[in-house]
Amino acid sequence: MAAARQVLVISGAGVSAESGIPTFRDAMQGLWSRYKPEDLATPAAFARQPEVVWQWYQWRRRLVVDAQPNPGHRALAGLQDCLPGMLLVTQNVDGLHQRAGSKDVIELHGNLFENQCSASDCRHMAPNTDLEATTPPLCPSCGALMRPGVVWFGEGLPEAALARARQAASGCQLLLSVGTSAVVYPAADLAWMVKRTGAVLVEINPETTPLTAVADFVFPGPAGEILPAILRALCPEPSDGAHT
Ligand code: BV8
Repeated sequence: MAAARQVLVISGAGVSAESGIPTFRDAMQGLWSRYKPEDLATPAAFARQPEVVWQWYQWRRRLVVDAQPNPGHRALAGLQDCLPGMLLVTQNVDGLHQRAGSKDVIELHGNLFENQCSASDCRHMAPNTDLEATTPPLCPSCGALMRPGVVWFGEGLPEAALARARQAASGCQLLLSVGTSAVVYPAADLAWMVKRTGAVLVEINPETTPLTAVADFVFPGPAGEILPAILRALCPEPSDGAHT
């Protein structure tokens, strides 16, 4: 990593697991246990039952607001300080990387705390300000229902974000894939792009994924332990303890 001109990091829900945020693969909890996330995170689900989908996102927003970035998030912020060419691309929508101090985070799947108009010819965006409302607000611009500003299954990813991520994947010397099951496309394609360039692929995940067999280095453990260890190895603690 120290020798790489550019390090690309791609993170998934596993990085937020140690902040108490359930990953998509974790069984949905309590009230939501009877739903599958892939069934709720779709335009069809919102069209069919907007209140149920809205309330699921409100529940997730409240979880995230009450959560704190964990040592894994903070280590990635610290690595950015000592690896000038490092770029962080995330599939997560919880904003915890930014709260931990990471800069210029590329959010491939949007952000929980943004709303966008559900009308295809409007797309008005606005920050979500109410965590308790049980029904989606109406678009101030066209009156249609607002929806969470995230990318649902079957929807295209934000073009600029995806283009930046793909450019970094084609130019990096090392990709660090952390906390992702690497099964959701097109985000998961980034690692395969890196493999094709011959760059080094590193994976941090307590479980195996489709990348494990082709990774050059595998750290089979939690991001909250391994990322701080990598930070300590790469960027010896400055005297002022800035990275703690
Ligand atoms: C697209 C935002 C085309 C929403 C998310 C059939 C119909 C339609 C589409 C498809 C289809 N079949 C395939 C597709 C493509 C589909 C896809 O890939 N499906 C998969 C399921 C096969 N992709 C799409 O639909 C994408 N769009 O293709 O549209 C198109 C193109 C152009 C124009 C128009 C249309 C859109 C994909 C984005 C979906 N939105 N999130 C929301 O959050 O509500 S994806 C969502 O799932 C998360 O963002 C996450 O990244 C992803 C996977 O969920 P998880 O598994 O929970 O998370 P993760 O993958 O990160 O796994 C957790 C990992 O962490 C595990 O491996 C675990 O071992 C590990 N872990 C646990 N603890 C720790 C840990 N690791 C480290 N430390 C720990 N402590």
